[in-house]
Amino acid sequence: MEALLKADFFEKNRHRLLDLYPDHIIILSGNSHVQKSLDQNYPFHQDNNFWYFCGLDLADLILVFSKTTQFIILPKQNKYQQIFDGFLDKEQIQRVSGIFDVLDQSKAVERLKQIFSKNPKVGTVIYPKLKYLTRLNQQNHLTLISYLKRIKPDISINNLSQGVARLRMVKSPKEIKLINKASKITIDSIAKIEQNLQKYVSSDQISKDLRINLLKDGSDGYSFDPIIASGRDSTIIHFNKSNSDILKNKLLLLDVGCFYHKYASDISRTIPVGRVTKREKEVQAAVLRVQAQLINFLEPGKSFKDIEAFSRKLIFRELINLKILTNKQFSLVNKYYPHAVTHSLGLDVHDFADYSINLTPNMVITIEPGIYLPTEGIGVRFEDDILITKKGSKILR
Ligand SMILES: [Mn+2]
Repeated sequence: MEALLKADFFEKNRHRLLDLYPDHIIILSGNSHVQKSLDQNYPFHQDNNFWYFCGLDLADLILVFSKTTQFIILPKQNKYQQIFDGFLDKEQIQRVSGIFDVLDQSKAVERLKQIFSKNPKVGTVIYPKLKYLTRLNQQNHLTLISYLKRIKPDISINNLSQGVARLRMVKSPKEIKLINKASKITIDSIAKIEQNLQKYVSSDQISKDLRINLLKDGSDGYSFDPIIASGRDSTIIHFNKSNSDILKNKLLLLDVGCFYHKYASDISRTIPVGRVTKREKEVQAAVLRVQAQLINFLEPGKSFKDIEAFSRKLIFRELINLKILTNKQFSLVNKYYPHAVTHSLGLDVHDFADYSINLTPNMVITIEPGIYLPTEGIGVRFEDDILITKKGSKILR
């Protein structure tokens, strides 16, 4: 498949990062393969922060760039890798990344020694340790740091996560087109399911058909395991039990996304299967009202905190209307609405982001309010992907 983002995009990203850190040697490592079984790896997935600055989807590469130099370091390949995986294609690496210096290990070590003797100030991206990720697959920066320390023990290494996050939050026109396409494909795919809702009895049937629709429309498939939750199941925020029942005359919650040329969408719909009660319709309408007001509220200068606070205020009002809370029970809103209303969207579904900065034009975020009433077996969420524009916002669809 021909890549839609070319060397000029990655080059521009390198320049944007160097504008933030002009005195740094920026060194990023790509992901490695992860073994799945005796003689198989998991499908390779590049580190998105690495990819954003060079566009290369190969394992074990290192990217080095500063105001005065840029090069790619190739991994050592043993003869079995050369036979089974093929030689690394230098010409392709140059064409994709726009970087012409492609060095093997020994040359790279010499080059880094020279560079560090003049300027030992290195910047890289170091991920926070997350308690809920049990198996650490993102340890490449640790390997990179020990590699660099072997070359120069007293090197200083700064974490450039914040700057990288701020760059990735603001999308280029081409990135916006890709996310828009991913969103459109997802919305269409859900709409096709909706046209034949009565035929489904299990979530697996819906999941398979959604996947077929997404692939037929040119996406690369799911950007996360979809949430397909019927009736009471929809009150569980990240419901993911496979082969669950699709109940007649209940609401069905679908939270689905796909990748289009590496860029993600994230869409939620709550739809009636057959006839639902007046109460279910009221909750559905309440969440839709909140979502519309939130999307109207978005404009450059607003903070993510502002959006969260406004969403809680709006949901509180609806919970009062629904006679679930009284007007003195604001502190109980989170019981019926326990998740955040927004996140940045891009290469990652929950994109690499710095939520302390305010909205600016060309950010893409999701707006996903919900109301969950476990005792009544009603869960409703609506989510759309939103572009921040100069004057306000635009739904990507
Ligand atoms: Mn989401």
